[in-house]
Amino acid sequence: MIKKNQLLLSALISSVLALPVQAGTATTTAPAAAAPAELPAALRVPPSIKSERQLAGTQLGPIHVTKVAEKLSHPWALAFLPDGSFLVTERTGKLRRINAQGDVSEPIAGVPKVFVGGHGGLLDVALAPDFKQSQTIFLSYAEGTDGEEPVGLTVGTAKLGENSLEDFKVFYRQEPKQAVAPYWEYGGRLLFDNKGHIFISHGDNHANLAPQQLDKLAGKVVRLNLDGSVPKDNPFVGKPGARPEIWSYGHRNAEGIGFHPTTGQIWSTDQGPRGGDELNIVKPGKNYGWPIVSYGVDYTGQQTVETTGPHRKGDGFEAPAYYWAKSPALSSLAFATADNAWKGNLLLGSLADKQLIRIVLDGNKVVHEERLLSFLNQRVRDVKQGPDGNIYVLTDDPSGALYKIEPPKK
Ligand SMILES: [Ca+2]
Repeated sequence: MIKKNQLLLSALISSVLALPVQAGTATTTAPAAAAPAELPAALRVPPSIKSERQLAGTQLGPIHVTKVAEKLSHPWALAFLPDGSFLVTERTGKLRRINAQGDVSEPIAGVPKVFVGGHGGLLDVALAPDFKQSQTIFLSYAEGTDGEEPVGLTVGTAKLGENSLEDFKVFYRQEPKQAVAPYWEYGGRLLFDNKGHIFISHGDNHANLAPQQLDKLAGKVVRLNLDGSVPKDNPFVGKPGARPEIWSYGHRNAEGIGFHPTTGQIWSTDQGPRGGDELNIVKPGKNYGWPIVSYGVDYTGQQTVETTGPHRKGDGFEAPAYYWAKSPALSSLAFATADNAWKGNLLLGSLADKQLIRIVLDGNKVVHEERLLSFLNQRVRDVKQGPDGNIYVLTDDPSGALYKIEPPKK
């Protein structure tokens, strides 16, 4: 009954305000209607910072969508600072601070030189677990060899000052670097477990069989201690010919990794080539199959050169928890844990379908999918839950934006 009322309310609001209505995968624009002289008090929303606080109908009730900041150059990643401001990377090589009012700072000085091209550039930003004491941030980025190819993934640390980074140090560097033109697939997402480790996802660098080669770092998730050393309990420590940094392998392009809030397992997205995007549960030492098995085909529409076919039971590879025959081009991943109607859901950014995808899980099983934010018509690059429980997304565009999404109430 509540759900029905929410839907009716949502439809009413949308038709009164002539806003886009989104239900499931169908998105329509309600016909324009004259606004009433006075809206009910509950619907009188304060003017937002950069744009209207839009209402949109969804399966679980209305959401509010507010553009917090705009004119960002291909924003890639978002971090929340304790004072309520945001740190945002722009793939084109700049790090900026955005205050709670949505004012975007000049570029923060001291960011290292990054290789900008293809998928490469300045990628993730994350606060160190001890940020409040240390002011340390981590950055991941594509780095060339003397500014040229081959290009690899590098992670650095620095102390965040008001307008500059200090004490920048390279924390980790992919060697050998493997990305050459068109410079695709770096992964690049950073994840802390609060047990003294950092996980770093590596794309396959479009380097053929590298994800299957344990002496290479392309196509891997790696795990390090926070001093940069290799944990003694990593799965390949002591195995001849294998890089001890490796946690898992056979990934194509995991741009999203995160901890499931109740099981504590790492979940990752993986972009397929053409079809075959995956959600994986990342376990130590396991092989996720790329490019030997995949539900996707090459961009040409042919079977990829190396791929033998889809994941099959008993093939020795870890099958995904879920996959898409048609690729949404998954970017980042966030578990919703705040006290609202999306609690326990998994949120995924979609670049190709230009949506936020809400996944409902029953245990580790995907049981429902809702497509959101179609009306923005923007590629979603990062999605994170903020300290206020709202969801924040960055859109990948030459003039990208930071949006705040207020989920439906319970
Ligand atoms: Ca796979």
